[in-house]
Amino acid sequence: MFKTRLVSILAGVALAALAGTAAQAQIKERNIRVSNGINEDHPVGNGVAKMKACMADKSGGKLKLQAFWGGALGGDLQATQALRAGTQEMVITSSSPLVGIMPELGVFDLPFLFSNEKEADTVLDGAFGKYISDKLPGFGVVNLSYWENGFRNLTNSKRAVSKADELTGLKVRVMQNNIFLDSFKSMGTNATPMAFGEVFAALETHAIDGQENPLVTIDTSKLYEVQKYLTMTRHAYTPFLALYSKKLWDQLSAEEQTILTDCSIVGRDEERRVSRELNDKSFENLKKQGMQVSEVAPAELTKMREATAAVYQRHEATIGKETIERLKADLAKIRGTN
Ligand code: TK8
Repeated sequence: MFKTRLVSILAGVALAALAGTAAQAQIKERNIRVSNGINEDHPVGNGVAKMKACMADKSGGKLKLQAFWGGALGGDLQATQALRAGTQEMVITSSSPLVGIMPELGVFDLPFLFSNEKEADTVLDGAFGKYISDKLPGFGVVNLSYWENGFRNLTNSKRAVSKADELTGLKVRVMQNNIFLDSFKSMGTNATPMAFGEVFAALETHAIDGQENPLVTIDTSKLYEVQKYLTMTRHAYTPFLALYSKKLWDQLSAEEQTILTDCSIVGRDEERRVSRELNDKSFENLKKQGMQVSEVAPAELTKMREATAAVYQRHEATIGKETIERLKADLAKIRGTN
C-alpha cells in the first residue's frame, strides 16, 4: 500500500518535471527591448520592473526585459514604426501619435470623453478595448494591454488660465494628432503638433508657450522647470498601449506569448496603482517647485466642452462611426444613462 503510493507519487513528480522541461523547451533565451518617451521614475518604470520580474520568474530567467527611457530609442511614433518593421520588440506608447497608422485609435483623443479612471479601466479592459486591440495586428503591432497615461492638464509660461477665453492665442504644443490639434484650435489656442522629445527644449526657448500632459509626466519630465502656470482642465484621458512587434510576436512560442501577455497585465496593474498614487504627490511637488495652479470653474469647463463639441462630428468619418458609437454606448451603460 505504502509502496504503491510512493511509486505513484514519484511517477507524478517525474511527470510534472517532464512537463516543466517541455514547457521550458518552448522558451528561448530572449532579450526584449522596450522603449518609452518618459523617464524611469514615471509609474511606467514601476510597471516595467514588475513585468520584468514576472517574466524572469515564469521563464526560469530566460525572457529578459531591457528598458530604454526618455526616448532613448526614439519617440513614440518612431519606436512604433520600428516595431512594425520588426527591428524592435516592444514600446509603451501613447495611442495618440499612432492615429496616422490606425485612425480608429483617435477615438481615445476625443475631448472630455472619460470622466474618471474607473470609466477608462472598464472601457479599456472590456469589450471595447478588445475591439480596438483586435484591429492592431492588421497594422503590424500586437497590443498586450492598456496602461495608464492619464488625465491631461494644461501648462504654460505666459499667464494664469482659469477661464476659457484666457486660452486665446497661447502657443500650445499638442501630440502629433489631428483631433488634439482641432480641439486646441477650437478652444482658441495657436496649437502646434510636436513629438514629446522636443517639448522641453521648445518650452525652454519659448518657441512655444505651453503643453498638456498628465501631472505625473509634468513632474517626472521636470516640465515645471520651464512652465509656471498649471490649469486643471482634465480635457482628455489618454491610454498607453503596451505594443509588441507583430513580426517578432509571430516568432514566439505559445508559452512565450502567454508569459508576455500575463506579465504585461501584472505590470499594467502596478503601473495604474502607482500612477494614481503619484498623481497627488506630483500635484504637491509641482506647487512646491513654484507652479501656480488654476482650477477651472464648472461654467468655464462647460464653455471649453462647448467649444470642442464639434470635434466629435468633424472626425467621425476618420475614426469611424461604428467605433465612436460603440464607445458611447459602453459609456452610457457604465453611467447608467442608456
Ligand atoms: C511619452 C509620451 C507622452 C505623451 C505626449 O512618450 O507625447 O505628450 O503624453 O508623455 O507618450
